[in-house]
Amino acid sequence: MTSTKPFLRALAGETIIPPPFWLMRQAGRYLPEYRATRTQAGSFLDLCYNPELAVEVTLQPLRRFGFDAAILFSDILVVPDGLGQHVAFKEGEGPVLAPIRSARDVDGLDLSGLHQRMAPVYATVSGLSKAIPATTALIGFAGAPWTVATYMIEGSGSKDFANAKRLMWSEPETFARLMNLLIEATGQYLIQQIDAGAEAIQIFDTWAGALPETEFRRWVIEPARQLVERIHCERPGVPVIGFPRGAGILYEAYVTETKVDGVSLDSSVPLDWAARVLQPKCTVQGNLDPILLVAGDEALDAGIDRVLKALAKGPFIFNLGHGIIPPTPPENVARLAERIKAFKG
Ligand code: 1CP
Repeated sequence: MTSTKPFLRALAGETIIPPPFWLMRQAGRYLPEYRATRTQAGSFLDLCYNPELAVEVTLQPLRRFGFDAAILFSDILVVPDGLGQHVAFKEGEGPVLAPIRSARDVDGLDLSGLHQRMAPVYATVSGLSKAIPATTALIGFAGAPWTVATYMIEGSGSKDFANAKRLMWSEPETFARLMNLLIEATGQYLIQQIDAGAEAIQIFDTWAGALPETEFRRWVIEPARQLVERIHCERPGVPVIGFPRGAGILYEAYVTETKVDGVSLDSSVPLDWAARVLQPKCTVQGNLDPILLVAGDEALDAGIDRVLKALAKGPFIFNLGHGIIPPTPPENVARLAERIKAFKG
């Protein structure tokens, strides 16, 4: 059965003009109505676990810009929270976690409370599936095991991932145990999102590009391959988009070996190479530099046109190469939406 939703048709391999579009971090601090709801919610995690308000902030950018997909409003770090690790979001500083640095710390994590803790997230998904427009698709998501593990081990964002890499190389069994727990937890979590109404899944591996080739194959490609296989096998027909940010030429091995339905490209991926090498294998998504949405004007228009010209001839979903940043003027997002909708091929 062919979907009536352009985003899902593109993921099934159709070429659609104008292409469907949505933007990573389309809900967030660049929108005044998000900041207002955020204040009402309390902490950022309170917002993630409040289905009524999480539905509201997910819908806010759809009302303004008419995106073809809604993405569940939550965060990749609810999974560590659901495994019993202490997670907090400090105002202006980002996430802070009680770091996992030893075999004993890994022993302290527990899968058994995950779904109870994630119940409000599943409620948000099911609320959204009733609230979004009929032609809009609903994306569920999770962080990929490697990216989530970096936050769990470092205890915060990091520049060089020194603790995570040290654990990976110096205590490979402990690291593997953590990663296997995350693969299982993430698989279960995504299946539950699908059962609550998610129609497609995106796996965010934001820090994939920090790993050398051997470790990239072991801890980026292999976990994604297992997650895609599990979703395709247990919930056939639900497409998966992978985002191995910074993978460089390893994007090709990632696509071939994981069997993702779509791949999200960061802004450094050359457009002609993506059209020639990746697009014959799966739907591509991306990859406008998010700072062009801050710059605006002709630079923004030219950037949009370059991406459309290179990728809209095949299966394609327009997006950014990474998330919208807070200083982005909403008018520039409106400008982008209008320009894509006016594209005639
Ligand atoms: O105060 C606030 O409002 C917090 C800002 C914020 C928001 C709006 C955070 C904290 N997370 C989010 C929402 C979010 N995070 C979504 C919602 C859906 C949408 O896209 O609209 C999604 C998909 C994420 C995923 C996420 N969180 C990723 C992967 C994608 C990416 O952007 O790279 C990562 C790495 C995170 C961790 C995270 N959460 C928040 C911050 C500030 C960070 C980054 C910390 C760092 O720099 O390391």
